[in-house]
Amino acid sequence: MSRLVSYRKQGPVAVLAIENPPVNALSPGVPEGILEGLKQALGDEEVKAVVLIGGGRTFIAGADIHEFEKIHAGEARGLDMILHAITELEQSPKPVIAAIHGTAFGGGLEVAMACHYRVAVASAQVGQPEVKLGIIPGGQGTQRLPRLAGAAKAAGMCAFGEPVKAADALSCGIMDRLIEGDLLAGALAFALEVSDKTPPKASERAVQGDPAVFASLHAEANKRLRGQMAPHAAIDAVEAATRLPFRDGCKVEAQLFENCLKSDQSKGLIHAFFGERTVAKIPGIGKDVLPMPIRQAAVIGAGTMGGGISMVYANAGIPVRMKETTQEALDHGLATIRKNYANSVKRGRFSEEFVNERLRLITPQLSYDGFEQADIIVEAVFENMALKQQVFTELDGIAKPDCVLASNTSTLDIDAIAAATRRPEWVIGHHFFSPANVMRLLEIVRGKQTSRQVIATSMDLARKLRKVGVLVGNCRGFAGNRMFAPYCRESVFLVEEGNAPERVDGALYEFGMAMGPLAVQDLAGLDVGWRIRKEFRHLEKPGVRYAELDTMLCERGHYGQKTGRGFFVYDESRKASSNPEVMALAKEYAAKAGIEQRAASNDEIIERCVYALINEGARLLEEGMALGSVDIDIVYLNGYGFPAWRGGPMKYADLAGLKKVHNKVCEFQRRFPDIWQPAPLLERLAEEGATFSSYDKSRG
Ligand code: 3H9
Repeated sequence: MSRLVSYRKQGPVAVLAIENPPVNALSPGVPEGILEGLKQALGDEEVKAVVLIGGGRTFIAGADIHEFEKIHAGEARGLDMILHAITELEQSPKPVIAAIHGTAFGGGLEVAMACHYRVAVASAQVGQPEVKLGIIPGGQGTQRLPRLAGAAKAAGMCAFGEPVKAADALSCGIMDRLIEGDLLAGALAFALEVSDKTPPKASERAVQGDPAVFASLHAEANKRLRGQMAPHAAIDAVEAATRLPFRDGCKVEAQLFENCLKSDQSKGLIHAFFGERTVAKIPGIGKDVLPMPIRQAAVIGAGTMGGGISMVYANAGIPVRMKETTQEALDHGLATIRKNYANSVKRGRFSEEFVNERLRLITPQLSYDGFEQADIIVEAVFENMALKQQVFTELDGIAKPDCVLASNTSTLDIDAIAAATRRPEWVIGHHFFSPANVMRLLEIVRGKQTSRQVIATSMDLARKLRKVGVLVGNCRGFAGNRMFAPYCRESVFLVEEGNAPERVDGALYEFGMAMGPLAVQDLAGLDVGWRIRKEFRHLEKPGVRYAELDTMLCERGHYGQKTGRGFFVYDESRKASSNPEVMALAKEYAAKAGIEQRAASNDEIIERCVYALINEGARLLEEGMALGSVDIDIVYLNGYGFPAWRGGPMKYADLAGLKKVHNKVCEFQRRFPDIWQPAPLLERLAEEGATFSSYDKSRG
């Protein structure tokens, strides 16, 4: 018997248990084990029914995603064995019952639907999340699911990949019974009840579909998963089930599955799936470094960031003290928090009760009272080094000895902040992204002296706060903002060269960015960059071109959304329209500065902006400011609206080919020699025909 699937008999029922931790993926050996067990059960006259169950924490979380990576890498692997097991399960003359706990996802649900019955504990979840990997169900799920749950439900599940709870699965026909108490005992009892019945086959059921439903799902997919092909393919595959016999529908599914699997989109999304898990592993910080428990938190500052961060802690159930310097600022901060929560209730994200509980966890105050008990203190004051250092000196005198001291700075030197204390090993950067209660990214900035335990605690805390924590080095702007600067610079340059903001943003929006760079700058406030620029003006090199247009807008009092005018004009509902003043200013400035006005193609806009990100990313990587290119990708996917289906800027470069990227960067260097220089790492990898991913093999 395969070591991944065990076989035993309990009376007249054969129990096949999958033992492939951690999630019982259908790795090579698992379908073979199921087939072997089934054969044994069918050959044993005493066996009247078969129960298929998952050992450990779950049923089957799907096909083994590593196998798709191998297919992408050109290693000939087939998923045929999974399909073979699926067919044999359904053909079994003895009833097979899938007993589900944890998750039956993807291929896991497809295996369960090939069984004749499905029972589950109430906490179980089922789903077809393949679209999140850029593919569609490939184990006949698009054909069986509509036959069990109806075409509309199935198409929605396959197009958006959201899981369905056991009770919902029962009511829509996916599940046959919910088991209270012990799952195996319940499944065995169920097996005895059905052991003398002719096993029903999902593939033999009839299914109908309404074209209007499919059309509206396509429209929804265009909105929710803009630019992605898999959701549409999934809807088409389910639609095929409504007009073709089962076998022909399976052929349609197989073709669509294949198209999706070989697309760059699935390469990007699979990279993102594993990337999110990879960044949590820090080289040199193993299981021997135990994270400290964070039971109480404190935040300094109740502004946009401080208030948002306080909400993040409260949402994770951690009591948090939120300190301001004036009653007015404190009241304002609290009012904003209340308004944000009220919006969440209105949108159905949180219940009123949940919100009231969270609000009770936030203690607004003007003093440092209680800060001595906090396990972590997060500073979120104005972005000014002297002020931050003063706060950290105060904290040094108040915080308990084993309190993590985190700064939410987005640009300043963590070591200089740490130097204001006598315990730099306890100081770390926790760079949240605005709005902190929404954005998933948490850049964790390691100072020269930050201890391994403080890093381990921060990474563990990020997960508990439901953030994606990415460890980065201490350099100006850290990983995300440092790369964002040349990206934004190029977008402003393009406007200065005569390209309208809507054209520049439009090209990048089409590329897949959640927002164009100019709209992002308007949202963040043009004054933020202006202030930082003033602080660092002494570092600017004479004779080098810097983006001026944003400065010119600020000098006219146009800070972006907050003043209703920036690269765009905003109405009361924050709807953007074009700002005619921008093009006039650009023209005037270009004439004065000798900048050539010329229309850029969409490709040029995308390449200048995105390759600027990549080139700076390569520098970061070589300097060791990011542990791997995958860390940079995860930063960009979760903090900067980079399209997940492109995998992140570094993966995008790998897929485009580093030679191509390098050649373009060299071309830009010829055109703008004072601005563009190819990063040495990009140059080297391009020359070697290598990729950033291959460089990551020695991540850290
Ligand atoms: C599919 O089924 C296609 C079929 O239609 C085709 C049939 C022919 N494979 O997330 P966690 C690893 S496509 C390989 O931290 P959690 C994961 O990388 C598949 N590995 O745990 C991690 O490894 P490490 C459709 C997998 O409790 C470890 O398991 N299915 C797979 O927070 C723990 O994972 C999906 O898309 C896998 N399928 O969440 C489900 N799944 O420790 C994807 C997980 O080395 N998985 N790993 O970093 C999930 O959504 C979550 O992992 C799950 C558990 C909810 C199951």
